Amino acid sequence: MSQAWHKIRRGLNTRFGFFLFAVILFCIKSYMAYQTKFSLGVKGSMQELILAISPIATALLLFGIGLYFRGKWAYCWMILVDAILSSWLFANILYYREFSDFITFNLIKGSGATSDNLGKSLMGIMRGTDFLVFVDVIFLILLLAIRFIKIDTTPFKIRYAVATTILSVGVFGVNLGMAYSNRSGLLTRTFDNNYIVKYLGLQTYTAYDAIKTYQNSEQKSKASNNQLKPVQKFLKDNHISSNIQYKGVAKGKNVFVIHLESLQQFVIDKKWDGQEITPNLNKLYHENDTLSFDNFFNQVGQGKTSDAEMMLENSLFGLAEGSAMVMDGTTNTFQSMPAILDQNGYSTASFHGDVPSFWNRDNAYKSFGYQYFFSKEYYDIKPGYVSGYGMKDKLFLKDTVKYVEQLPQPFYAKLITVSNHYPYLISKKDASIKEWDTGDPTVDPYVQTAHYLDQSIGELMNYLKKSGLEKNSMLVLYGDHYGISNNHKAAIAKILNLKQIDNYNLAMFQKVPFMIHMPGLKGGINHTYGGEIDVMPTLMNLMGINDPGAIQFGQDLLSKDRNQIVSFRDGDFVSPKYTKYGNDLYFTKTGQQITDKTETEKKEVDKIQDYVNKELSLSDSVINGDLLRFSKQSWFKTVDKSDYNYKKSAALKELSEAQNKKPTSLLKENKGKSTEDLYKTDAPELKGESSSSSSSDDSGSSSSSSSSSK
Ligand code: GP9
Ligand code: MN
Repeated sequence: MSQAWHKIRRGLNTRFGFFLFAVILFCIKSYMAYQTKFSLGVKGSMQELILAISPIATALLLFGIGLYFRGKWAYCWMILVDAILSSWLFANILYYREFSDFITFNLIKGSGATSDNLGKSLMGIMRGTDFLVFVDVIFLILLLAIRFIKIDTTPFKIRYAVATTILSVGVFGVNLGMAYSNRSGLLTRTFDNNYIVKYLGLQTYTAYDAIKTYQNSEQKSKASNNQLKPVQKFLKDNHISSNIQYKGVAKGKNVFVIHLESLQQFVIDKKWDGQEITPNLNKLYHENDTLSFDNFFNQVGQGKTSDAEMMLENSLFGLAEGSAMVMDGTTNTFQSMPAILDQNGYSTASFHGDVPSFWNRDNAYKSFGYQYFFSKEYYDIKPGYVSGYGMKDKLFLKDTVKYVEQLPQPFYAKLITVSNHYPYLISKKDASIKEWDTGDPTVDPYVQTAHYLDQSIGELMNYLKKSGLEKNSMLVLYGDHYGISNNHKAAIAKILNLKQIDNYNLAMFQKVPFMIHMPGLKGGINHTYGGEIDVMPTLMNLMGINDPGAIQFGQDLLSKDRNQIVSFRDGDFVSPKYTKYGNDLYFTKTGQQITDKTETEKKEVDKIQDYVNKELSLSDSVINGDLLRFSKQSWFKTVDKSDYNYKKSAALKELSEAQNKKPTSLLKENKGKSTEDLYKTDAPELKGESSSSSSSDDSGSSSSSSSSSK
């Protein structure tokens, strides 16, 4: 025994021994992190084996570089590599917990746009065990410091160092071979970063992502007019005509696009603790003049809110690698809905109680052709008005009215709420429904912030009715993406009253509310399968604006000829017959899993998959190649970003000039008398102020039902 121990110690005191020890510790640690900190969907012994060997090649390569160094520098190098790789693993663990994905270079490049809020979230989700990823680094440093391991200064033969490098390449080859035999097209079909980490490890994924990001910027510089041709062909082949009965029914009306942060469809009509979670939205959902959709899916990727915005206003997908609005929003040419509406006589504005830089909105909105962007600095924000990602919804929506009433009509106004955002912070005073009791602290307060969001919408609706804006407007409400991520299966099962959650349930969990409300609109609950990509063509038809040959990947949600294929950003899909999610296939109607496909089923599924792959990759080619700069349309004038200035003083001056030029704002119609006092809110922050409702409840008890019950 003691002889073996001596042997080990002697081994550790050689440079190669230390190297091997460091590599082994690193690989064990990585493997444990992959198993416990991520949901990589490892199935079967082969995938288990691949996952186990996945960190080895890069560890041999990177630690092995140390073998080329002399004396103590070799040790310094290995410790440094270990520390850097461990920090990267740590960062990915935190990021993954919130976004169910790995960090990309695009995200890092654009991180200035999101960092301050991201930081806030990340701090909140750290767990003690996350720090275990540094244990091996500290352990090695300690062993060296107490001289349990002695530094070996005898020169290491270069040829052995070279042999180690060659070995790492060999191991990588074996890893790649095994990966490809289990999952063909791993690196060509790049929709899911989880796959790459699962099969090749985090380091290889990172290197792969770096190469891809570089290629993307190269792609843009090399892109040409010709690349638009396959896009145009695809869109022509899949072209359907819009619903003629609905064409132009909202012509000349104001449009409100109301962004319901993280709101999922399952809360609609759902009760908790004897109360409706979203009474105001439920009422709207069932109204005769609301077109409601119960099979409408979010299709966002890592760009979350920004992907939703990209799809809604451009009918282009976000990118798999990260927010397209961040990466390409500043530089690309778009043919966006705000710009088109601007050119059709609308005023256009986006409202958001957060910093303008988040998701690069301050730049991307100019490319989208927004005349105004009312962000944080436009609002009168007092202490206690902000929660999590921005101004509390009730206060934000109330304060928005003073700008809305100044917009020359017709206008297109997008109102972006934030209170129902992870980590679902809510003060006692604002909470008027009990937390869920799943025992998952991330999930349980969601019901409270969703309820709060609904109350805010109720208050806004009341104002729109009272001010008369409702009858001149079309209201479009949508949930941007899931709030409860797939990492909370036990809680989801409890909320949905299911024994357990499979990939079918998770796919259906991606449904978000989508409603179009307008007095006189022929409404009803529409069961078509669709998603965010389809919103723009739907709205354009309702507004009666023609855009023949537009580069838009969606299809009018009201058209009878829809193909009803909903592509998820990772290449999965939902269609009326089949649902594919997380590599599992189901019948959409029954949720029954399909394990052995018949010949016909295989053909049908392959055809849908082919459409999904093409749609995503062609949409990507439009954004990555900035192809819309080559698209000339008779109905569209290319946006000049320098036309827009979102600085508060300049914008407010312009707004007052615009009202004089075109005196159609609500304020002008009212002969300069503001409608602000028509806005009633029970926001506790405004209690005592003249505009707040007398029934406001400051106690935080569940008796406060806000405007919903008024
Ligand atoms: C921030 C808000 C949140 O401005 O829109 O974005 P998300 O984290 O949901 O993508
Ligand atoms: Mn969002």
